Amino acid sequence: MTAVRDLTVAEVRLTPILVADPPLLNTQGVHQPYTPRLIVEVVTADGTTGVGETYGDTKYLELARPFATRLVGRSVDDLNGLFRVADEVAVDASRTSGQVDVGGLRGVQTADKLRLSVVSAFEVACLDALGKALGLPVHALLGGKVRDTVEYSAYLFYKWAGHPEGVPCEKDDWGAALDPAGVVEQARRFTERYGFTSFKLKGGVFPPDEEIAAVRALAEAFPGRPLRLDPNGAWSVETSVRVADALADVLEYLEDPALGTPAMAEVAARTPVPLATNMCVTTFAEIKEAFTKDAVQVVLSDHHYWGGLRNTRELAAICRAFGVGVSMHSNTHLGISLAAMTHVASTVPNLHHACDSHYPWQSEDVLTERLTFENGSVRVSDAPGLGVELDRARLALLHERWLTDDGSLHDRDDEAAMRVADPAWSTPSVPRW
Ligand code: GKR
Ligand code: MG
Repeated sequence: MTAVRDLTVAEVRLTPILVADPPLLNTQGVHQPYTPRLIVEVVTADGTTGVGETYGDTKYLELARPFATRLVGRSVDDLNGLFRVADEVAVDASRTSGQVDVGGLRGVQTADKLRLSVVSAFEVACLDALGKALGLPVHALLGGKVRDTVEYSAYLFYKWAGHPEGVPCEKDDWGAALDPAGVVEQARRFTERYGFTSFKLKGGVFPPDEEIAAVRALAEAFPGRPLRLDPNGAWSVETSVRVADALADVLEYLEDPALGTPAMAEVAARTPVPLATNMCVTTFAEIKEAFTKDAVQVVLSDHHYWGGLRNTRELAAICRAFGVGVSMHSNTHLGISLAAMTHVASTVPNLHHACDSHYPWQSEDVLTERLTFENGSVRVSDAPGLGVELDRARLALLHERWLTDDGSLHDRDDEAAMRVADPAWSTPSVPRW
């Protein structure tokens, strides 16, 4: 006789943590020495625990708490019900804006997008618990993998050797990368350590000609390898077209050169280089305008802000219908998210670009075993659920760091981090160049 499982959620645990982050530069400033993440655990009545991970800033925590309370008593297999729960959770209006910012590098922040980023962690945790209860991997719950490994690209950043003098931080061994030679050296290390064969450079940091030179140097050092440049909307339409022209022979795609769908459409009309985005198409509502204007040729999915793994598959299906490519965006994240990204990516037939991941930059994790890259790819786990195990001691340690912080690191603020080194710094208005 088959044992009857009780999939009712009996308990939800939310653990905010601070994770070490190197001084990576972007157009807004520099990463803080520690970045907030939220670890979600969903425990069923029969004792199965599923884990999820999302942004840990205050505005996400404020939503996750009432969400967690409402989840108790529901079943982990009621995944559609998660969106109804999300609708019931009020968003403090001061946490959102109709314009660029709050989310900044992740596009316009709306109440819905905030809620979906929270839903994603609960959806992943429910899928993990459900998979464990049924003895099935998460990819099977999504319809089954179409590939055994998922390819990732090396995510290169301009970087200081260390955080500013006197700032408490963990040391890293990547060294500085502030010019073309430094970027190539960083790329070389990525290939040696992880076997990546495609490269993305985070731009919008130095004047465009310097970033063109860095991409040219990469093309010379790694001939024929797919290359991407992403200035997070820091350029005008004219600058975007100029950079696209200068790098047309080596770019796989240019990511968010200009800000907003109208500007991206103008650039796209003037260059044969495909444009990718994780800024102007970040919600279902934004798809219609962008696709009908042919503003983007590749959408970077991200299960965090698209509302989970099943929504990511829906996004991929819409892209397929419009002949738009799919790739994957990443923000600072740990192994739970990498496992979730890998499961969903393994089920998307039209994923033809290596995914982004910040994971190599994170020296810390909350898992008993880190996920590994072989030849730039992560093997898709066939173990029940996500196939990862929480390291409670590590989790407690990183939570303790969050608890003892005075609050200044509870919200990611790259601009504030930059002001420590340069008190006059303010995030430049866009377009910067
Ligand atoms: O981590 O500095 C960063 C990135 O710039 C990140 O915030 C972006 O959201 O990686 C992202 C991107 O591709 O735009
Ligand atoms: Mg991007």
